[in-house]
Amino acid sequence: MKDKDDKHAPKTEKILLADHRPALVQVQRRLMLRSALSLGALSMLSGCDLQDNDSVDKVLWAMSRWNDRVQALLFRSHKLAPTYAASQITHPFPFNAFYDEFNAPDIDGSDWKLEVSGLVSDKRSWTLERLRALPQAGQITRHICIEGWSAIGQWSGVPLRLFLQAVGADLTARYVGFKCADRYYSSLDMPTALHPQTILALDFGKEALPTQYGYPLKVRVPTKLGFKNPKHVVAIFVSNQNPGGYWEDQGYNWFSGI
Ligand SMILES: Nc1nc2c(c(=O)[nH]1)N[C@H]1C(S)=C(S)[C@@H](COP(=O)(O)O)O[C@H]1N2
Ligand SMILES: [Mo]
Repeated sequence: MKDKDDKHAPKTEKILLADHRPALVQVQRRLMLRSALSLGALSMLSGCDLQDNDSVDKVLWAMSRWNDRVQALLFRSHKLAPTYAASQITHPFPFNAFYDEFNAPDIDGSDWKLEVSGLVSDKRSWTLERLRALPQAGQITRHICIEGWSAIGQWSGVPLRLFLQAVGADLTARYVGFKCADRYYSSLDMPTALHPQTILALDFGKEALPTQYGYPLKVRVPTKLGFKNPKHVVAIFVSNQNPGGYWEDQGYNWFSGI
């Protein structure tokens, strides 16, 4: 599969931290509510080991991770994304992926399996049939893509909270990660995974998810930007290590939500 031109990818150059320390300290001050954190403290808070000769890129990364923590602490698990009327649904709904639409993975639902691993007590994989036998929830919400477009769509499927309970997940773990059939991947903080509007979407409108919109399973997370809504999901795992994501690991803010 060939990637589209790298319009998503942030431009990064290797610049040494030692040459830019005054400027960075300023950014750091602004970001950290004017309490200048030492590199050592930032290292601790972000979980990154930072040194003077590290690249600026690495330091900004650490700041972003620190920022994620603060945002996660501020996250209100009861805060709902707005919902809309059926008459407001966007037709046709836009397609987006790191490849062109005709390259979307062609998955046979009858032999597709959802693998489950990590901090869960039941690691059996799931068929579509078993997922459809669980209670389903629907939503009409707005999908917001970082590339500057948004669209209202209708999705329904199994609330992720319910699924995590069904597999005996450790709900005190920090992250839930997702792997996709097209080498895309992403992850959520546990409070977002347990949010009532986070669903394992099987249907789009009144039908099974069409191929290009994530057949047979897409994680629909209306409290997050579009890139944290992985399509064509084939594996779910629970972890205390941040699994990152396809865009997240190229510099997009990992939290990217409310
Ligand atoms: N598997 C997979 N999931 C993905 C992507 C992708 O490239 N592959 N792109 C993400 C991005 S950036 C967006 S905006 C949405 C687009 O979903 P849509 O095609 O339903 O509009 O899917 C997200 N999930
Ligand atoms: Mo996106």
